[in-house]
Amino acid sequence: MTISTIGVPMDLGADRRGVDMGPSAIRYAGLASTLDSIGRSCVDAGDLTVPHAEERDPEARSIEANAKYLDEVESVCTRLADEVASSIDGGALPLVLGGDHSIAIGTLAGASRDAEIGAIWFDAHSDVNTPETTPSGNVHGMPLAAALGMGTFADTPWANASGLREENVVLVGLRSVDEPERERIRDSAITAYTMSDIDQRGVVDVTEEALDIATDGVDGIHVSLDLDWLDPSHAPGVGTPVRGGVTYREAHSALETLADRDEYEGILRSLEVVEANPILDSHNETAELGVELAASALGKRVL
Ligand code: 4U7
Ligand code: MN
Ligand code: MN
Ligand code: MN
Repeated sequence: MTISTIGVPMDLGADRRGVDMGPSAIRYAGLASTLDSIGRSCVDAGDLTVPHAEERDPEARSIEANAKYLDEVESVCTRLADEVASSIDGGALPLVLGGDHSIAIGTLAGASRDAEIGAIWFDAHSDVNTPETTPSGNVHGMPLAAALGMGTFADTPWANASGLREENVVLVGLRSVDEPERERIRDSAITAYTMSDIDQRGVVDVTEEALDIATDGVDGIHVSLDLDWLDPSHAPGVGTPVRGGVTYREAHSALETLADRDEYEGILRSLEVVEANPILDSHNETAELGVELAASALGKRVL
């Protein structure tokens, strides 16, 4: 299956510059040649246009303190959803490059258009805040809540159009969850694995179970890889690092487990690598890691 790369230079959801350079950093780290070397054909659809914070009317900015730049994020996500859906329609596998994690609102909407999907969320954070619970106002902490129609996202097109059910959503690697998010997860049918679960059971066992849950009764799954899932010693170039993340090998191991399952069952519908911020990185190593991990997810084999 051909891979269709879609860059989304979005930083408005993190309210911090630099992460908009993520798609360039990931391409510069050798994405195309790496995918080529593992025998996957790849078409680069280029970058979506994302407005800059500086261009915005300052008055409009201040009234949305609880969901900063939500209008702009939603308009980019509308276009992203169309691109993702049309690349799936054309028989390709969309690989979305962020940008901050707010773009997952669009990826999930596109991947679930006319389909039931599951989602695996590799992340230090749970990303189920809403405008009424967010401590930061940053939309990159809200994409799963938007896709699942939680809180004030209930009556938005994101939730209504989405063929994504809580029962098929699995969070893996949690270590920073806000109190309202904790309650929300407890009250939901979402499955969540913390870093302690990974410590105790091992990352392969946890990933196998996550795959069972995410794929149950659906047409395919979306895999969202927030690079802050990894320990900051391996992925320093992220905006919200949290100590105690997965190691280099654990991350590869999880994505190799996904690739093994995909080889036999063809479950992967879309993939996304987000939150690489080259301004905060050292020698582009976080983007390089993103490329390597994408290769593992897409079937790289040593022998
Ligand atoms: B990311 C946070 F408060 N929960 O909502 C928030 F800790 O996409 C962080 O996972 C969100 O990187 C992190 O601002 C969003 C915070
Ligand atoms: Mn820009
Ligand atoms: Mn995160
Ligand atoms: Mn995230």
